[in-house]
Amino acid sequence: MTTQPALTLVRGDLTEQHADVLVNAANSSLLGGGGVDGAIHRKGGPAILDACRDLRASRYGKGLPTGQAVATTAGRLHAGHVVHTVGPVWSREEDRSALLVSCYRESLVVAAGLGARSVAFPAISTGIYGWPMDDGARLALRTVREETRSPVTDVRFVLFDADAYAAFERALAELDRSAG
Ligand code: AR6
Repeated sequence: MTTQPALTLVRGDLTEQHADVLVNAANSSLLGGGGVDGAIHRKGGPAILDACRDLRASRYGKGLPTGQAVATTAGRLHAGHVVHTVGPVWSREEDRSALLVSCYRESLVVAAGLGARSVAFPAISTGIYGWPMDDGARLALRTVREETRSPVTDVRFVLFDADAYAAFERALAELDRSAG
């Protein structure tokens, strides 16, 4: 028997969520930035940056490669951990979908390794990194649906604005239709 994590769409700010894991749309420096990343460091406090600096001084001297994921403390956020992942920058010339799929998959693997049951994701790469929202939503939802053996039971996508929420709603309806 296979089980699928329950998928929920939420409109709002990721940093307000209560979950075992909050996923950060980071960059490979792990040292902060704008968007979700900026909000996570602002609200989570300096403990997150300290942990990221430790990672840069040890396992990830050259930075976290695109498509991979790593955990730190969640500082003052309402979560057990933050899992940082680096999405691909969208490109017209090159299909980087496999890297975006890898972000979701690897984040779930890291979360499962921490014993997490609930994971909240932003729409990775769809902000500063320029990924078209409809395609980003399709890839995100399809990837999570394929994780039929993950111990994570609750996956939430936290969408910042009405357009992002609508794109995820459409993609979820499409996925449900194709699943019959
Ligand atoms: N909660 C939920 N979603 C948010 C929030 C929030 N607080 N803030 C923005 N979004 P982005 P990326 C949405 O730019 O495209 C950073 O500088 C946003 O509207 O955060 O992966 C990093 O350091 C968009 O739909 O991440 C990297 O350099 C989605 O979250 C770079 O940005 C992702 O937007 C990563 O770019």
